[in-house]
Amino acid sequence: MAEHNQVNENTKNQDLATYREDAGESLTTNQGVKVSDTDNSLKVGSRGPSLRDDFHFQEKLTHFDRERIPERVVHARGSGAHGYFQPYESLAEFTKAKFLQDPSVKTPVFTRFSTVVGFRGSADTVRDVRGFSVKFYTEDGNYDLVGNNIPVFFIQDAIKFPDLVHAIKPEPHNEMPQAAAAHDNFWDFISLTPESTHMVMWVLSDRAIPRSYRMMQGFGIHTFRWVNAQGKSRFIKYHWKPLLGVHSLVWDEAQNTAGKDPDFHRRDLWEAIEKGNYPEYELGVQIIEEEDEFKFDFDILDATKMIPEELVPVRPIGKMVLNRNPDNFFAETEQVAFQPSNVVSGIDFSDDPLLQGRLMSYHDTQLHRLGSPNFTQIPINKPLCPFHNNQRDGRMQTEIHTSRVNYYPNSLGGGYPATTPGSEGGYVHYPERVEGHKVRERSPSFKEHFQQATLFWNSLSVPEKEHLVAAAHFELGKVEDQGVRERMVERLNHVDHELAKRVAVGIGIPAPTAPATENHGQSSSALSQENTTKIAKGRKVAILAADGVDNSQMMAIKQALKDAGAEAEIVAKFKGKIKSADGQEIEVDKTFLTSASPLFDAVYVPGGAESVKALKMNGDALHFIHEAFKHCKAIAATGEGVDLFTALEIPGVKLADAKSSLKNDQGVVTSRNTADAKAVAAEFIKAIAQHRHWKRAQKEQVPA
Ligand code: HDE
Repeated sequence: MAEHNQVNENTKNQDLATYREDAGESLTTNQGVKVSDTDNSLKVGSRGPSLRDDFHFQEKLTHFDRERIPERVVHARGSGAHGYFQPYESLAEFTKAKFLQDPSVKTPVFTRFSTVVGFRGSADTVRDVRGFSVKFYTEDGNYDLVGNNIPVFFIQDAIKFPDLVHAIKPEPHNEMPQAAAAHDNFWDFISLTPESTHMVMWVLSDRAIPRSYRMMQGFGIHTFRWVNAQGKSRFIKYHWKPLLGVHSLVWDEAQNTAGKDPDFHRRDLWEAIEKGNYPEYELGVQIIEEEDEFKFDFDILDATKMIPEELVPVRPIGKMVLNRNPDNFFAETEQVAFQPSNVVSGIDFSDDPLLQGRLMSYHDTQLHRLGSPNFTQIPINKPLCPFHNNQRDGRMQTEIHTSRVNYYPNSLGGGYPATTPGSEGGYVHYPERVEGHKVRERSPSFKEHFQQATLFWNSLSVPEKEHLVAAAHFELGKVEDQGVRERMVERLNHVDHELAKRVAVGIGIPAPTAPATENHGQSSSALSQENTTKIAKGRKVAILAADGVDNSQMMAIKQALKDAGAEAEIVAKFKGKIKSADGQEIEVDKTFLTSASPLFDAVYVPGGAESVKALKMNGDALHFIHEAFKHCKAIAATGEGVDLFTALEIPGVKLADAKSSLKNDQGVVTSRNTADAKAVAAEFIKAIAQHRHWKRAQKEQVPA
């Protein structure tokens, strides 16, 4: 009894709402029989053999044995959230899709972000493409926009997908490496698949290590069709843009985070929503008139190409807000079944051979994973609008159809459910005219593979290029086969000669002596993350403190961060409370053991002689700051806090001295003037908004 009360006492301290479902209920079997003991199986005597009569044991264990379903063959690891989508204006001119007609209508959505390669339990911050899938529960049926955070794909034809995925997944003999492309099989495949060149440039770039799902773009990739009420069709490309801007981690940080918090992105999304900081994304479209289909020097049906925004601008059409976490991970995030073939009236497909393959594969996957054609009855997959047809029975049928009629045409059921003509909202496929011979061929218009890879390279800033080259050194450095490494250098030499030379140096391959293709010199500003939105909102700041901290400095900065939409947590040696210089008891949020610098966007050290003295003696605290510096994050100190930075001897950085009250050198903000908190906060927030100070001098020399 005492133990029972203890459990109740503990749960009381937590958010009761999350425990409410069964409040006051008796534990029963699935048949509803009340259970008297669920801790001891039925035995002959307390030490004897168990009995078959124990139906409760049998049900409990056999249910448990079947708790897993096959994980997704790709995109197994993911996190989901509910929300809504609202268009800015009517798009009736372009599409008859109901959810895009009225700016006052909010359409419910469920969005799932994912990595591609890792298993369901793998880490979030690996180098990988991210999935960005949105299910719109429209009044005209479910529409799924199943995209990625990179605007192009590895291959042009769906028939190559199993080869690509086999090559990138862990190798078949030893199942290594987990959630990583850095191995021989993958780069062997890529080195023999020129069409992948553009995509791997993106995978080697910072795009493949996003800071947060809240700071990641999404793309529909394929060209789709929109059709308006007059039957006019146009081609469409989809773009999601996060309102917090597009930001990435650095590789060393991403690797550390995979160990410190493998759920980093999942937690970030979850906590933001719990705190009411709802992630928001603007949806935009590039609209291409049918008559312009052939006006580009690439084929708009080729998924290894994007349409530069300079050629076709992205028109913002609405906003998605994610404002509710799932109630149950398995029921919602695991069982959600996306299908690119789920379209609604007004939206149609192009003949992109990659998209065409997906139209079949996702449905097939759901049948396998969820085990029954009735997977559409699972609440997360069920349309919110009415649905009626004559499909019946099957495993796990949960609908009790009461009609005697289950066929069409019928007279006994009054002819219902009845079909709906296109003019009244029935789905009618766009009557595209097609003709040709049956051939197993790739269109000649799909043959050029390097121009856009070069465009991407040319568009990157200097630090972004450095990151890409370092990523290639890492990825190809893990490849043992020299022939594969040689072929990759040869391939990169088609993208840019300088790039190929820089990569070659790091992977033990002779640098090519002449370019394989001349660089066309063009660039597109939208492709660089340097040009993204830069705000401090949504960022997480660590405040390092110990007993004797100057409370007024700390609170002033904390409040200013809060006002800017950023969040601060106090990190100290032990959990519990620290005592400030003026005798206040302050709750500690995290310890140096339970957190680490890679889990924050910025660090602040307040003054207080005793606090700073204690931090100086704490190697974890010193490492924390060094690491934040090395990862190019904003760091700040006030009062005696500046002494801690002086003691660290960070090379190449100028700190505030007694005379000049405030200094911001490369995102290192310091002030000895304790009355200066407001000005320091403003400067610090500016430095945080920069995201990273990539060009920070001498960072390689910092011991972290
Ligand atoms: Fe997928 N993909 N894919 N894919 N994909 C799946 O469907 C497939 C492709 C994408 O959050 C699977 O439900 C083929 C491109 C996302 O649940 C599977 C081809 C793009 C998700 C499948 C592609 C994607 C998937 C595995 C080559 C970006 C996660 C589980 C034609 C536009 C959806 C599942 C979620 C998942 C097949 C290529 C994005 C096996 C055959 C291109 C975001 O059906």
